Amino acid sequence: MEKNTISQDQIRDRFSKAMSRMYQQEVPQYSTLLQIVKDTNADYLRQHPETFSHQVKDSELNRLDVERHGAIRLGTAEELATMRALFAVMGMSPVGYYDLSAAGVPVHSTAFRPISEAALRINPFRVFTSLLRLELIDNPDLREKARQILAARDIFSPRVRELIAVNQQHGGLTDAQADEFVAEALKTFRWHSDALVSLYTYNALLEHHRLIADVVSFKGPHINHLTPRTLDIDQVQRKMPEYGISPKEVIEGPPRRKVPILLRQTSFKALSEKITFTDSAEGQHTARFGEIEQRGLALTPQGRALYDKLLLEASGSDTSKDNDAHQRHFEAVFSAFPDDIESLRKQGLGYFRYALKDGATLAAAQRTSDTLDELIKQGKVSVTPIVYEDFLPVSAAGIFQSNLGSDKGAVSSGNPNQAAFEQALGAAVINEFSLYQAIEQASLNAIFNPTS
Ligand code: OOG
Ligand code: NI
Repeated sequence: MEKNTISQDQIRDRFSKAMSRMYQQEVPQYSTLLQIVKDTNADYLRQHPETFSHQVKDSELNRLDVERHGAIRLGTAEELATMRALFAVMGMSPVGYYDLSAAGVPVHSTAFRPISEAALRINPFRVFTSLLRLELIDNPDLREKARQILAARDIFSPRVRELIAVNQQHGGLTDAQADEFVAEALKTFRWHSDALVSLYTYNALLEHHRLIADVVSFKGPHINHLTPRTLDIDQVQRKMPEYGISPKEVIEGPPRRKVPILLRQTSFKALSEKITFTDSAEGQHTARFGEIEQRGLALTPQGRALYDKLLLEASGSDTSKDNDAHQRHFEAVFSAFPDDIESLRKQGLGYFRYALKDGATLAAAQRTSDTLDELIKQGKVSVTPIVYEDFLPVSAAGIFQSNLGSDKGAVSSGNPNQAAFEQALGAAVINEFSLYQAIEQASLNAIFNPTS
C-alpha cells in the first residue's frame, strides 16, 4: 500500500455523508425523518442513560449519529461485479444472500457493509443491493427487450471506473482521489427524471412488475431509500403523522422487547415523481421512500430458527393492518422467545461481547473459558449484546411491497439461486453468522488468552 493513501473507513464515512446530503435535497421528507429520529434518540437517551456503558459511549453515539443504510436495484451481472469493486474501495464487502423471489419480488440480494468491529464503529454504512432476475419474467419478448436495454446502459462514470482501477493498483486512494471518487461514485446513485425508455415500454414493463420498470427504465440505480437508526421505533412510528409523513401500516420484524433482537423497520410511502420519457411523453414513477430501523441482538443459527418459527406462526393468523393490534399479537406469540440476557446467552440464542470489568482480575484457576458463567455471576465479566448488522428477507419483502403497490406483482416465484448470484458478483458472499461468532470469540480471547 502506498504511504499517502487514506483509510477505506474514511472514504466510506465521506461517501455515506455525501449520499445523505444528496438524498436530503432530493427527498425532503428524509430530512424531516432524520430530525424526528435525532429528537427521539435524544429523548430515549435522557430516559435511559445506561444505554451505552461509559467505555464505549462516545463511539456508540457517533456511530448512531452517522448510521444509515440504503438500497439499490441493479440490472446485470456486470453492474453487480463493478459495484462490488466500487464498494471495496470503501471497505464494504458482500455479506449474506437474500432470496426475495419467495415473496414474489423478482430479485436476489446481498448487503455490502464493513465487517470488522473497528470499521463498524467508525461508520457501519450498508447498502442492500438487489439484482434483477430476468429469468423470472415469463414473457420472452419483454424479457429480451429488458435485456437489450440493460446491456446498452453504463451506470458508472468513466472516471469512477478509472479510480476503482487506481485503487486496485495502488492498494488505496490519496485524499484528493478519495474526494473525487466520492463525487464520481455518487453520480451512479442519483435520481434521473428523464427515462431511458418510451412511455409505451415503461408501461409494458410496469404491467409485468413495478420493480422491473424501476430497474430497466432509468439511466442508473437511483438510491431508493436511506434509513437512519433509532433507539425507539414505536415512538418514531407514532410521531411521523404529526410531521405530515404517513408511515406504512405496521412495523416489520420482531415486537418490542426488553432485549431487542435483530431488526425492526418501518417506512413511509414512496413519492410519485414526474418523469419525461424518450418520446417526450410525461408520466409518474414511484420509487423513492424513507425508512427507519431499530437494531438489536444478533442471533445465532438456533436463535434465528426460533425467530423464523415464531414469525411464521404469528404471520399465519395476523390479518391486521392496525399496528397496535399487530404488535399485541406478535408480543403474545413472541413470549416464547426468552427476553433476558442470561437466558438468551445460556440457551445459545444470541451473540455477546464479553469483557473483564474495570479493576477485575482473574485468579490462575479462572483462566479458562469453562469458568465464564462463574465470572459473570461474580460480577467480574460484563456481557453486552452484539448488534445485528444485517437484514431480514421477510421484512425486506414487506418494505418492497409497501412501496411497489401490490396490484401488479405477477412473477413466477423462483427458487433461491445463491450460486448464480455469486457468479454474477464474481465472489462468494460472506456468511453473516461467522462474523458475529468471530467478534464474540475475539472478546473471549481477550479475557482468557490476553497475549495471543
Ligand atoms: C430494498 C428493500 C430491503 C430493507 O431495509 O430490508 C431493505 C429495496 O426496496 O430495494 O432495504
Ligand atoms: Ni431498507
